[in-house]
Amino acid sequence: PLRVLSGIQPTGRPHWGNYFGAIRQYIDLQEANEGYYFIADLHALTTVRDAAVLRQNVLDTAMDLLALGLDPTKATLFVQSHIPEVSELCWLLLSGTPMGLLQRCVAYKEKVEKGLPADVGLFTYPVLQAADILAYDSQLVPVGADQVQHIEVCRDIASRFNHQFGDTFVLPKANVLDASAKVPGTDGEKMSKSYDNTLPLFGEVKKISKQIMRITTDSRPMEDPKEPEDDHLFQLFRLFGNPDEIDAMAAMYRRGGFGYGDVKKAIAQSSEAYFADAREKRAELEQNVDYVHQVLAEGAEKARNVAAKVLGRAQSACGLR
Ligand code: AQP
Repeated sequence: PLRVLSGIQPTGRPHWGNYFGAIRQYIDLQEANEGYYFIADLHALTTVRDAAVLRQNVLDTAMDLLALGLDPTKATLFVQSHIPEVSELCWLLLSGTPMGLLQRCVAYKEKVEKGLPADVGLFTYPVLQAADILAYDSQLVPVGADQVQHIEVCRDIASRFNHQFGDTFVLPKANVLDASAKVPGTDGEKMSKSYDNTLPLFGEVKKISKQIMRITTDSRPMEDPKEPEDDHLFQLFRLFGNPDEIDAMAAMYRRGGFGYGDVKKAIAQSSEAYFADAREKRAELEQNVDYVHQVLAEGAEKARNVAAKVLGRAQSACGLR
């Protein structure tokens, strides 16, 4: 079994990209491995600037993960800020991280280019992420494609430290699912909370269906045959269909003469069915918030034990003890 770790930001409602890129991997990998999954509230501080909202988002994200199948008897679920060792480790890593390494990070550059406000926290985000990963001796980090560069940055930071101070950190590997590494949003760009193009996992089914019907499509005539792989609507359909349905839809694309509306209806139906159980489970969890808090408290205790040991190792290595 491998030590698997990943985090999700409590910055709003989780979307299909989060699920198919990352969360589904958490659930699959928890079976045969040692999973550590956390709610990245420290990272969320760069965008959520309202205490009550952040607090609610953390609880919501915990319920989302549990409803989707994360099992606290198999994996450890906790909140990032409950492990102060991570912030301390982050400082050890910041000292020794070249500015250029972070300046090259595409996620940061893209946000700045799109005019989103950037603060120092957003710039140093990959270093805090490195601390999260390294604090648990993580070997495997299941993520979407947008995070692969950050895992490389983490490896770079860890190698530098190991090189300077002796073997201290385990070097992690990213785990990306090819078919859903970059789930498109309603505008065809990467589905992302900050781009307002998301399709949520939970929420009113009718509202989600409306959002699906509004997904942008190209303006080519419907009769024209189309290459399915190039079409973001097909990419969304493929997330839910079984292999036969996917083949049939691909054949329909290649034949031409169908309406995008039909594909959208199919997506609405299959996504509703796909998340029906999770929706039900989430409604139950809402009635049992004490249980959710208890899971997070137990998770934090377990995670903290691991992180304290790794922090101690790093402190000794660099002369702080
Ligand atoms: N569109 C996507 N396709 C595949 N994977 C995705 N992920 C996010 N979007 C897609 C993966 O979801 C995990 C958790 O994401 P996060 O909420 O921690 O951060 P994120 O990547 O920043 O998600 P967003 O929606 O894109 O939020 P903003 O816009 O605020 O940054 C990660 O493993 C991520 O790869």
